[in-house]
Amino acid sequence: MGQIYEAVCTCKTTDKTLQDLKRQLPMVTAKLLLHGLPFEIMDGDAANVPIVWVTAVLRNLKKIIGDKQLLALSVLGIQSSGKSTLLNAMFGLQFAVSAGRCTRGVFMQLVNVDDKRFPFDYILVIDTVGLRAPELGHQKYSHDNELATFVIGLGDITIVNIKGENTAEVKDVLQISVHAFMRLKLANTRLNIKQSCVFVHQNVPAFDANDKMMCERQKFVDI
Ligand SMILES: Nc1nc2c(ncn2[C@@H]2O[C@H](COP(=O)(O)OP(=O)(O)O)[C@@H](O)[C@H]2O)c(=O)[nH]1
Ligand SMILES: [Mg+2]
Repeated sequence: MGQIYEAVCTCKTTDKTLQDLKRQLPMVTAKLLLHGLPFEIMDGDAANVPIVWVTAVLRNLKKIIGDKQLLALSVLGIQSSGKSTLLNAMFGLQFAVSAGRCTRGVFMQLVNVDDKRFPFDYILVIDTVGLRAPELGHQKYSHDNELATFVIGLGDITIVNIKGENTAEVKDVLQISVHAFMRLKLANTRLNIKQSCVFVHQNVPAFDANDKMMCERQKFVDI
């Protein structure tokens, strides 16, 4: 649908059927998004974000929901660290889960929040392809940095998902995240950056993990 929409936009036709299609496609997709279907915002194979299409869909979404409050929550972490599983468990979603490289690209899904205790009406959950994908070979460092900048920039809050208590992994992801924050700061020098990161350790069986991690964390702070 996105490709048809962008093709119609590019060819600047006055054909009535195509113009109708151009008006309806983003509206239909916005409605599907409201019904809880995932929406691809980055193509996993070409690493392309169809800006025209995504903008049109989000404009239509805004038209439907009005000026409701929306919290964007994204996730970042190494491949197969259970990012999709975590989001599915937290929000009752159905992002694809499997061993190996499963989520390709970046997907978003909208969750309606009925609870009045929260200051927002919708949570936009953004699931991403993992960092350190072995398929990417030597390109992986630039890929990881670009992906992290994209994901941290999109989310109001980014969950950095870490499987276990491995601090080497924390160090890697921390470097990538700091790089992303620096890039964001460079990009909007006049704006205040409102994005934040939350580190989540899951699958930690050791009972003394909390104290041990505190110690390691202090080492990072000292560095
Ligand atoms: N035992 C166990 N397996 C998990 C857990 N979270 C994820 N998995 C498994 O790890 C694999 C990768 O999970 P997935 O969510 O697709 O990882 P992603 O690539 O980071 O999105 C799947 O086979 C999951 O079933 C967990 O907390 N415990
Ligand atoms: Mg996944």
